[in-house]
Amino acid sequence: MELEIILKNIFSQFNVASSFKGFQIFSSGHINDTYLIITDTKPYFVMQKINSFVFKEAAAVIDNKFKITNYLKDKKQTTLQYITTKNNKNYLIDEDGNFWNLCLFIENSETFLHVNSTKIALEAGKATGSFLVSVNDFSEQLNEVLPNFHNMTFRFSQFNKALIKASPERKKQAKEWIDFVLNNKEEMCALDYAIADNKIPLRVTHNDTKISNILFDENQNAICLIDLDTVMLGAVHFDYGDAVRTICNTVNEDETDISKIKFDFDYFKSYTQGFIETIKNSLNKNEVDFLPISPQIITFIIGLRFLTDFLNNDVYYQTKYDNHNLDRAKNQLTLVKEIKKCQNKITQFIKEQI
Ligand code: GN1
Ligand code: MG
Repeated sequence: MELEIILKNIFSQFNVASSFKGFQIFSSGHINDTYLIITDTKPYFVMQKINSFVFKEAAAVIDNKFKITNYLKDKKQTTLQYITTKNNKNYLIDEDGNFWNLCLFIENSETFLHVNSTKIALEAGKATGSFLVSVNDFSEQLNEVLPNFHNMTFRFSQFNKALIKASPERKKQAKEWIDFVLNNKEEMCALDYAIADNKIPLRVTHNDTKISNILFDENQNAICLIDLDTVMLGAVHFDYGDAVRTICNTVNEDETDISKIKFDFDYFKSYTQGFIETIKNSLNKNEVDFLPISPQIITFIIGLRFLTDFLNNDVYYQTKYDNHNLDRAKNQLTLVKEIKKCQNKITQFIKEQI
């Protein structure tokens, strides 16, 4: 069936008065299928098909989105607004068993794949910091939709399994980067150990704070965090590190010319100022102590996951060409090397902000 007819049919089953006029594909995500739904009257909508290979419990993912956005709304925070179906369900299940959810599109908003001003970096810092502060006293139970999501030890066990099954050809192509991840394993498990030792508390975190998951208005002020698929318990370092990973990379995640990859220290400073200014009072000493290493760790874990998926013949992330996951892994692991070069400056700057 033609995509437009499918989308129109799904959309008509949600509790919405306006009628479907057309759609656009949002193509920046790697997991779900996301569409802008254009209607006869505004507001427009964002409709998503949840990837059921990645999210085995799609209903639990969507229930989390409703819980967290209702909570933020009660606290008078700007957030996404999800819509139930005509049968009063949080999601619609189509004939093939796919789960769909719908939310309002926020007018005059935009996202960036790449940062081009310190203002955007600063605003992103405030947005992630204030999200974490706002949800810190959320006391309802959230579904753990992807257990061990940012656990390095778990990601290494997936990588080792992939290595055993990988084709000799893919292993050969990835050799330099396989060696790189194996050589850096111990240092990159530092957060795992601190969490296991209860040095770092678990709290509600977003877990996917890349820059394209922050919505901005036309004056480049941050509106709110979007893509709430992975909101679960985690460490603040996951969100701080993931935002730095994407904001301070001089190119975007898909850039194949790795010689262009540098760590932008000006954006780092602006982002960190915004983040620390909003969250400072709710961080304990250990949380502060582990902040400086977190950009390296989170960039590394994303690189490791792209590399693992390449070895698995691309079963997890959506790819546009054969070596896409290997290129993404090279990009992220090159960024790790660049972050390492700036590590002392990073540590010093964070110290000065507290
Ligand atoms: C995936 O689908 P998307 O773009 O929101 C991934 C994140 C990675 C990100 C890298 C559920 O996010 O963990 O950081 O790609 N999400 C999941 O761009 O695996
Ligand atoms: Mg996501």
